[in-house]
Amino acid sequence: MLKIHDHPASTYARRVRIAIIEKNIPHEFVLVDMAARKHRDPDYLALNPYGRVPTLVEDGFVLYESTAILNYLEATRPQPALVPADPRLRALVDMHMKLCDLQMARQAGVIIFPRRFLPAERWDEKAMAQAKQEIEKHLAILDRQLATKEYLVADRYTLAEVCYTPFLHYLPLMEITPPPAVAAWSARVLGRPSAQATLPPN
Ligand SMILES: N[C@@H](CCC(=O)N[C@@H](CS)C(=O)NCC(=O)O)C(=O)O
Repeated sequence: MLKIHDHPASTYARRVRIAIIEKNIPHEFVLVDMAARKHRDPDYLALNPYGRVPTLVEDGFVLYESTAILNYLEATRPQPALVPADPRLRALVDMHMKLCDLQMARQAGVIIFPRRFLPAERWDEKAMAQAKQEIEKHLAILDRQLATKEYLVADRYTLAEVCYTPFLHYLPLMEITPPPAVAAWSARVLGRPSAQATLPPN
């Protein structure tokens, strides 16, 4: 049985939960109680030395990094497909997955983590403002790409949208007003049953 070590508040683990629902994959979630610092336990560090969620375990095979997990699930359970078959379109999905991590997820973490989990006096307002600016710049690029289409690649929902969904969810918390095409795209992906079924606790 496929096991995912997970926490319901995790943005990165939510990507995997969404893919599991979209692909209807039998699975078992193993809760890593991060509030109790279980992600720092030697047992968990033996699985994932970075002490992060998500981590996948299947028949003794261990994999971490959410994008690697998404690609593994796609390769081992190709139907229903969350990537196009055409190699160029598939490469574009990979490009968008990477850009999501580099241009949005990293910066979003700088804002989301303190706003969700730390008292305001511990916020690094300067770093948060800079992260916000970088995200806005990235969203302006996405807006131009989405101006004439509903999804990033091949005009269909792919792993690129799976990667973005947990971070689009926090645009209001980050006090970012998305430009129009991004706003429409965001509403589209956040409205999917897989997104609705994986809403975080805060
Ligand atoms: N690049 C990793 C990021 C995973 C990540 O940072 N997970 C957070 C929860 S959203 C975590 O486990 N943080 C605990 C820590 O870094 O100590 C991925 O894509 O899976």
